Amino acid sequence: MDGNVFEPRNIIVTGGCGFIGSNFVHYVVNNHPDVHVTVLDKLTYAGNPENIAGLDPGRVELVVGDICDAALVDRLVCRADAVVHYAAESHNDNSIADPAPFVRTNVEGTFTLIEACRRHGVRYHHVSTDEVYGDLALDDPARFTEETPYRPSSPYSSTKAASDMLVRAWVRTYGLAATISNCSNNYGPYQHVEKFIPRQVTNILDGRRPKLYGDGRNVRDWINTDDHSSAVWAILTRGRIGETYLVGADGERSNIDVLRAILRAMGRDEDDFDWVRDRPGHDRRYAIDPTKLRRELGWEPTHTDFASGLEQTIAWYRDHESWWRPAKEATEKKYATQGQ
Ligand code: NAD
Ligand code: TDX
Repeated sequence: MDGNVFEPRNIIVTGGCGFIGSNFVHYVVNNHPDVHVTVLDKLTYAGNPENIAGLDPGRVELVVGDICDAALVDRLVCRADAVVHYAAESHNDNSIADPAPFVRTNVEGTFTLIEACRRHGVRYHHVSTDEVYGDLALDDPARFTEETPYRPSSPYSSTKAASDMLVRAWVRTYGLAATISNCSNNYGPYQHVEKFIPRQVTNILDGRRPKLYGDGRNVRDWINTDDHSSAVWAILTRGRIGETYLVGADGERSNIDVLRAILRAMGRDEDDFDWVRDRPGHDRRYAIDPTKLRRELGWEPTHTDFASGLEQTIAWYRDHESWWRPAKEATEKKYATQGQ
């Protein structure tokens, strides 16, 4: 750490009505009272303004718009100190069914944002995923580090990898003041019902059977979304410009273990689920080595008890049926056409 601290006052959070972006907006509002947040969000099927409803309008403004809209992005960026870029098409299964919006939003959208940041000399933080590194074998002792070569598998992860590459090139060629974080699988409130944990929890609440892909042995490295937010804040304010930081909380678990934990926590038999068609190209295992982030920035996760984090997440979905209900039917209909 070189001791320099960046103290932004006006930040743009793209995708701030999605799962992780909205949790970050809550994190900033709760922890940094001198920061104003402009959320730029297109409100796709995955964006819900309810995620940030009730926050002080003096602290959080919602601008509904597309990150590919260069004129709009320029108007917003010219009066901001920093852009924290979460907006994306984020779901692997959707990217397999229809990759076009992934290329547009994830690649062209990132290009539009970094061009505006370059023009106006604005600090940029790029939120990315561990999926850019491809996958690891179940018996491989290795974890991903900042030096792992890029080897994305899906249309989603390849567009995220492309966006990371744009940012790296803009840093080197134009001196863009950027950082990148690549995080593992997040869980917590406001996650769309298409994703693994919310889908299984809401299936059970809705009287449907949970659905497990393939042999269920795929491993994901789970982190509470609040810990992801604190990591992004640490990197934005204290990270070294031009650097990449991996974010993870030592949370490796197989899908079948997570599903059985959900079933037990919800009072069901742990075999009360359906095996369904595997995802094409399904990554086997993700695992993050977060040593750089911990050593350089002193970041530590605080929500390290996965069982209690899962129980809180289940309770949130139990208590917020009106939030997830509108998306449930269409999501399951889409999965049914895919045999999943
Ligand atoms: P999400 O799908 O829940 O939310 C995405 C948000 O972006 C939505 O509010 C949507 O309306 C908005 N959006 C989409 N296209 C847009 C466009 N063209 N212009 C403006 N807004 C647009 O996604 P998430 O799971 O919250 O992921 C957020 C970011 O974090 C993504 O960049 C993703 O790659 C990254 N990430 C996610 C995870 C995870 O576990 N979900 C892990 C690591 C990194
Ligand atoms: O019904 C399901 N059954 C199932 O077995 C669903 C929806 C998923 N799965 C499996 C597939 C994965 O192995 O569960 C695991 C997690 O699936 P997702 O929630 O779709 O997440 P994943 O594909 O791992 O990607 C997530 O983490 C990295 C996010 O969606 C990405 O945006 C992020 O980059």
